[in-house]
Amino acid sequence: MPSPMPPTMPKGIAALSFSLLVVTFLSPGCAQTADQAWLRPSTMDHRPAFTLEPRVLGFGIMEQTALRELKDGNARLLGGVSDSGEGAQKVDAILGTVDEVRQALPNIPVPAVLPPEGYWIYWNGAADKPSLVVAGADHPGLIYGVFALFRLIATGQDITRLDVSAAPAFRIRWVDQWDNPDGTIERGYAGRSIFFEGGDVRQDLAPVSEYARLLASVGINGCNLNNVNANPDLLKHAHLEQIARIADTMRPWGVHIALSVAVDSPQTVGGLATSDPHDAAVKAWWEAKAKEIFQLIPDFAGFTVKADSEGQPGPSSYNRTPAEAANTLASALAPHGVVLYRSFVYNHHLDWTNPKADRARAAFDIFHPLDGLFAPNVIIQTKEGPIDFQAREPVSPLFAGLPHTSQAMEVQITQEYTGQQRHLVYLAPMWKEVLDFDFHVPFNDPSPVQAILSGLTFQQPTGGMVGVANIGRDAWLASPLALANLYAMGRLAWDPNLDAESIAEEWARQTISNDAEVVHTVDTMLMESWPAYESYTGPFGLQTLTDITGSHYGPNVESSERNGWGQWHNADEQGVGMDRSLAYGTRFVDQYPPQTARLYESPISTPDELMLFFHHLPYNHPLSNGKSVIQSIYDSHFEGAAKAAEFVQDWESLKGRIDPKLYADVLPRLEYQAGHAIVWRDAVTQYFHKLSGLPDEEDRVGNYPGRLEAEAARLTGYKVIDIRPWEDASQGKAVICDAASACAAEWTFTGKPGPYDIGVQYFDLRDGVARFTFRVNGQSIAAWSADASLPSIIPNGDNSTRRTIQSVALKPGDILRVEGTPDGQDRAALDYIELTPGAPPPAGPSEPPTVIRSLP
Ligand code: GCW
Repeated sequence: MPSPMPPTMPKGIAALSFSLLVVTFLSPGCAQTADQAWLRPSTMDHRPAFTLEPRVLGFGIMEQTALRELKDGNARLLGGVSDSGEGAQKVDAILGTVDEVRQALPNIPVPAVLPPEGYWIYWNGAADKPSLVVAGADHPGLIYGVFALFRLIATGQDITRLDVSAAPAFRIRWVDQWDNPDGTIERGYAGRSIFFEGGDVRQDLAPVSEYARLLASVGINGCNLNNVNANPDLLKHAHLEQIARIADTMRPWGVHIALSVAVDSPQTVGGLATSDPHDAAVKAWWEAKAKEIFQLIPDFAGFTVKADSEGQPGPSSYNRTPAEAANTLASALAPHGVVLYRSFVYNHHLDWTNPKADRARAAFDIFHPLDGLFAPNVIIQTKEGPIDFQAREPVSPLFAGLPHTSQAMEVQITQEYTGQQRHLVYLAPMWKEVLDFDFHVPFNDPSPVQAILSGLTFQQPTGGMVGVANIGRDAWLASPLALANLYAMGRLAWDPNLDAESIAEEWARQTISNDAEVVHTVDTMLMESWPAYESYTGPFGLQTLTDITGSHYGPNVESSERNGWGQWHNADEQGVGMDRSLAYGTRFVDQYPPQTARLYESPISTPDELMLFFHHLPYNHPLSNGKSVIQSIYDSHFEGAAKAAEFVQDWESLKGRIDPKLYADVLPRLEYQAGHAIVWRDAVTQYFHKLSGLPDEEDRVGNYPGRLEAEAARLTGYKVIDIRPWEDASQGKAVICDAASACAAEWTFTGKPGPYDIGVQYFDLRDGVARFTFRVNGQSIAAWSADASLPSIIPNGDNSTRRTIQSVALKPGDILRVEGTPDGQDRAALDYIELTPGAPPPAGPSEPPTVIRSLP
């Protein structure tokens, strides 16, 4: 859903002068390179004791890329000293297509058949001098082969007996960028576009080349450059010429570019009187446009289309169907290009008073009747779930509902509804669940979604997977651990049979360390992160429970109710959940093939994690976990927040064992997440506590021993305000500093003497850098700047932030004081402090009192 929010820009950058901005963007010191991701120097203690001496058999541009990559891999990963102390052994590495290799080396067992884009890696130990052969079915295959070789080396595998071949499961392995020509990125959380700035393609495309290299290293072969809410300007000739430079930059890596187009471009760009897809002039316009593009970009991949969706123009204006619109574009692009037509089409003015209305039904209702009518080069691109990238959704029934159509699954790498990269959420397990979900069609045969996407189940010519990446100029995805999602998306699109955990391991070995314990720790954190996020946000199929009409980030349970957007979870005093059953509900369940429909029709067989997506249940209804719905909601939120706190400890256990810069980059992010998980926990549990009137069996909800509210403090300068929604602040209230200088909140400690960890819960607003100091008896214990760039410009759950000060010795009568100095719009708002008995401070000379760490 489009947000009324302006695109986020880091607060620091917004405050800079223009001249400084120019320096920041152009400075060569800010180079953005693929080795900031997983293509890193070796993480092994010992490099393998050989070097590869490359020889490439052909001359194509991609063969030169393969050669360069081989040299790079050599330098990054190889060249160690042998056990006997000798220098690295030299091994010939022969690179070429299978045909070239067959000709040059007639005596080696080149596979007879290698599917398109596949590769073969062969260690030829038979000859006097061992050599290594990397052969591609074609040029992209050769590049993938070289990357696969170095993946094996970087993850510590012995390559001296290799004889492996592989080929991608899906033809379509794309990333989408939602970049706008002005340089902003819709739902991008890592800075500005690497492609565009100020309405034009950027001069400096070095990061684009690095991006293409990263994409190729995991087998991605397409990149749709611009927002699906497409700016028509990009189809103008001058812009297409600029875009051709991007295509030139990505081509050497085998990454083809595509563009999002608006269906009304014939009018907005071409000046025609109509954009009716049946109109002859409109068809001719698209044909001419496609021809113009192919002249500039001969390997242009195609168009992505968002139409009749969230205010985008579409064929419905002319009483035409999506098939008619898609086919007009497809015929213009044939035979080389494809149309990825998105099934994300729904009415966002749904009648919430109608118990049969259901946004989840929309894609199937609209597209299923059109099955068989799409041109062969149209691929229907469907989000993995029927709503919109929520923390959990069931698989979209449309995958089973288009047996005569090629299909692609769209997933989100950019974490719009899953913590916006400020929360660690490794999404591969979610995608994997969908890829493996078996619809048992057409004749009750095994038919996992991956077999539908590859074209196998329904014998379709193409299909695949598209990941909305939205990388930007800030270290690709801003958070180092979030890059595991980009990595995993590529790996799954290549081989959906890989499991999420081994992908995590592969990524960790290349990015962080090859040490088994480190790998285990990182792997476990990644694998636990999605379930944890789901637990402290929207468990049991409730969807994320975030602010859906605003930032899509912090908690705002009610924002999804009683409006036309249709992301309802339908909570009232008695119960919660959407009844989507055939018998009593919206009949969404009936869109699934029989076996799946049976599963979801009854609460008895519906798995707990999707229960409230499919059924409206009384709060005291038992789930299969043995607990009532309400107690499950409470417990899940407390367990999830506790898990988020564990991630901090897990990461701390890696101190001294991994790159200190990476360690220091990630730690404050996890600390922030642990604090925000508490905001989530308290908001959602208190909301349902109030609504249901039912107590938490463990008496945690609404009962926070050790919490000292700001509004109950002795205040100097601070004013009490109501926070909206109320559940985003403790007791619904906070204090803000409207004074010109510092304000203070003060409490007298009355608890038992001992060491305490002190959580200071404050609101870190973007437009300004407020400062906080925490004092005990006048002595400064910690001071920090509220310098994060979190969403929302008013204090609420988007920006509620916790700073924890550890091991502070307290005795009764101590005066605890928080001083907040406002800056700009950031009014140093404060919610509460919370004292939890902590470990005694470490012995020895005391640490300097000030703890200042930047937040994400
Ligand atoms: O998830 C929603 C987002 C919109 C996005 C839309 C879509 C590009 O909130 O920002 O628009 O999905 O996928 O089209």
